Amino acid sequence: MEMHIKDRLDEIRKQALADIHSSDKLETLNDIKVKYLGKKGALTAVLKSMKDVAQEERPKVGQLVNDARVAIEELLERTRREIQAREREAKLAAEVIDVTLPAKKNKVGHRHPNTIALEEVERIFVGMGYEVVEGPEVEYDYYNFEALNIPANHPAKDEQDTFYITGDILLRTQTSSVQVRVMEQEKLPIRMIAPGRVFRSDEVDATHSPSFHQIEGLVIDKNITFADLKGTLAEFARQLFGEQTRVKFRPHHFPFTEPSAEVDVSCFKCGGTGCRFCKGSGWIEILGCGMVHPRVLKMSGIDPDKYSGFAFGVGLERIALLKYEIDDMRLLYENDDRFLKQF
Ligand code: 2NL
Repeated sequence: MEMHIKDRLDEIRKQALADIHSSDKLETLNDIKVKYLGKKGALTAVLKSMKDVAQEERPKVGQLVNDARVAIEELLERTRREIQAREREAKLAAEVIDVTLPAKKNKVGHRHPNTIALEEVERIFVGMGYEVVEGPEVEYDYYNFEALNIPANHPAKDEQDTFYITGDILLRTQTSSVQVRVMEQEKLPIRMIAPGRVFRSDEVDATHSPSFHQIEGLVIDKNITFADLKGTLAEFARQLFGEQTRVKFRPHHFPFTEPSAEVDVSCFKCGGTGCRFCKGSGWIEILGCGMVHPRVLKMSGIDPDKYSGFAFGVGLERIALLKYEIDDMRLLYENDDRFLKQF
């Protein structure tokens, strides 16, 4: 009987140690512990069979069972430590931070080309003592058309060109309406620019949009002449496009100014010799201007015999497209980050 139990114990110990050796996970170790040392384990079963062992042999057998238990427990413990050490190594290796990797870049927003151009224009005129004034986008027909000497039958007033809200309320087609309000209310002299969104019922293409931005300028004082207008716009062009820029005034017609002119600047790409950018002419049209029509002054309560003034209007998108060499206005309204970040 003793030999039989001893063989059985050797067998269990051998099997347990082999199981432990081939285990590489903490959970399997625990399963092994239960399988051999647990309440229903193989070694416990041997202890339970002690009742069949002769009284005098029991201490010996007990000793053998205990030896087997100690051997299994020791190997379990040693293996548990090895596995834990290995898992810790693996975890540390996986968590290594490569401090030499380039950092993730935070995405930074960009000023819109329109905004950059507007701030540039504002900087130039504020530097010449102008005030920046804003006003409503929804306007009365009176401030948008009538007070600017645009007659009821003028083509610009056509529903084809202007968004009407009611018979006499509309989306402003120019920011002159802001200037009319200033002329009515404020003391003279006036030196102002009126930037803002304007609306015209245009189809979208590379150079048109139903909503775009305009900057209008207005100066009213005693003895303001066309020479003041020329000097002012020449200085504006030099600051905007470079010191070497020349300006050319071509006669034109606007209902709100007399005389009126369109202004070209010498091409800032070729300097005026002619290139693809200026379509070979050497000149680029940038704005319209003129001396404020006496009837416009009078309607806003300014005596045209005492005061005179000049005004001009420039498209903000036009400046942005020219200055940043953008060939399609639609790009300005898509807000594609890949486009915007270039400016
Ligand atoms: C253009 C250029 C222009 C004005 C705007 C203006 C404003 C007042 C009085 C007189 Cl309050 N004029 N603004 C003058 C000339 C040109 O804009 O191409 N407009 C259609």
